[in-house]
Amino acid sequence: MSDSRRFLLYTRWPAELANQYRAKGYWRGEPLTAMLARQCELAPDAEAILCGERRFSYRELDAASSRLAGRLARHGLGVGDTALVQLPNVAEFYLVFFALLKAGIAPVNALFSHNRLELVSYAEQIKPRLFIGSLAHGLFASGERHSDLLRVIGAELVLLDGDAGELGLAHWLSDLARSEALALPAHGPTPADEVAFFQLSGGSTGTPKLIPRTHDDYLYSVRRSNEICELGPHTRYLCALPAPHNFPLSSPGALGVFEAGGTVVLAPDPSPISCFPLIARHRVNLTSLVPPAVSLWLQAAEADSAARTQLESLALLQVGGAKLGEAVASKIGPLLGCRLQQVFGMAEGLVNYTRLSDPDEKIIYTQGRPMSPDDEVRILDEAGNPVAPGQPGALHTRGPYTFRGYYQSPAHNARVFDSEGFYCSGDLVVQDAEGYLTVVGRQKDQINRGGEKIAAEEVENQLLHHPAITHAALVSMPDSAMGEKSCAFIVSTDPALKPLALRKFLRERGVADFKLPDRFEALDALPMTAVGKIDKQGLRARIAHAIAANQPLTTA
Ligand code: OOB
Repeated sequence: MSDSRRFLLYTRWPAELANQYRAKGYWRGEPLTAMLARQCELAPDAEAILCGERRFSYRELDAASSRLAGRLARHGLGVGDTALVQLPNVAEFYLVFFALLKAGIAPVNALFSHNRLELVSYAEQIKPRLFIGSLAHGLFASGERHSDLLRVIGAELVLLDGDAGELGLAHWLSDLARSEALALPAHGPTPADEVAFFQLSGGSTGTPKLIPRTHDDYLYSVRRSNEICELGPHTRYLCALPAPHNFPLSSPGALGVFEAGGTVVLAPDPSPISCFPLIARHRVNLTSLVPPAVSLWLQAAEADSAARTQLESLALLQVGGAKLGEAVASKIGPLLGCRLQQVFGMAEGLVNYTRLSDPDEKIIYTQGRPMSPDDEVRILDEAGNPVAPGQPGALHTRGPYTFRGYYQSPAHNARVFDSEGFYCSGDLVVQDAEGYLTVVGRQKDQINRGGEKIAAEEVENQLLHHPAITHAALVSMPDSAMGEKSCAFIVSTDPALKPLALRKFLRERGVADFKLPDRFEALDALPMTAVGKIDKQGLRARIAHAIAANQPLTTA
């Protein structure tokens, strides 16, 4: 670890608020890794992670992460350094996460569905000294350590999971290798009000933005989530959504489970075929899903009563990431035999939960209420004035775990924060008399494809690289399975341009699969509003109408 501690620059909470959050016991000056130390004292042999046929006790999770931290420190990495990590849902994700925190290295945990463009953008922003990836990803399957991509990422140390050699991740985690675990300071190498890691923003701009999260704020959000969701050593949580996502990581997610001394069971994906047998085998009692996965679970349970019996142990299903329709919500109890909890959260901070003791009407029709008494929520009209109760408006929020600025993005921060530090999430919500929020729409230029967020501008910019495309607009279109899918309206000089070729073009440019437009429509010109902006509302209406009428669009 370097002697001169170079903490990462981020936008801090004003001292007055920070002092309040400390005085109220929200921020305790504890690192995120304290949860491991505590469990190692309380119940070191309890199962922390089940991954395929592998089991990791708390003692093993702690020891392996300390070994990796130690080796990284001996390699000269430490406080102020950053890492780019891309791993699927495997135990190594958590081993690496804790190792980096122990060493004081702040990671960006890319989603496994991310492709070259996201990795390059994250690397440009944080300049990582370390990259940890997986041979299971198409980008690194060849194991080639001198690929163009790795050169662009620019990390001096590259560890790959699945590689059996000296630079394989397994070697660095193993106790067979030469070095000893680092003797780590109990309170972590970084003070708890410094950046622990970066969360990923769903984004609405051309480049994916990074969200600095501190130990203090993140740990508070985890502890408070645990209180609301009543986690304990009995909790057996199935992580079926992408492990780095804020929902399965911290709401209360895997970190909540580790904090409570429970067990995390890893699933490769949220499909019934992957999840139901794991739930039955490991007596899972809690999991979290996005709405499209819920629909698949309902179908599977309805079609086959044996499938339903596999879910016997499941007590609570959390659903969030995108709007859950009331019709689907009301089937969860009867068909899956568990309670529902709606979760409306964001990687930027604010998380709303319906409470376990809430009446059905709240659980089915609302997205819950803020978890902290100190979450400040304002619902504002277009002029920035509070709306009348029960009226829709834009959600603005600040609080003890809501960030104060995207990493190194002053221009964007000036747009999405007001002068009092409230963050405008871009969601349109209605708040009822008890403070419960219902999401009714969105202001931000983003498509929510079943919980996966697509920034329209990012895909439009990529489409404009095509030599035949002169204008492009990406909008959402309704979809019964995903809630929303994406439709690209394009103006092109080549009437023979086909969707297949366009998707191939985007994929080759490094666009992630989930961001590839589901539908393309060619127009002679994009419609404009009176102020000269692309009329996306008009485009959304056109495509929704064509879908409802089951007709191709007249593209003249
Ligand atoms: C979660 O986090 P992100 O950062 O992927 O996405 C946040 C956005 C919200 O601003 C909202 O637009 C949408 O996703 N969203 C929902 C929702 N939950 C999230 N829209 C309607 N209903 C819901 N229940 O998605 C996230 C983070 C932590 C916990 C849960 C979800």
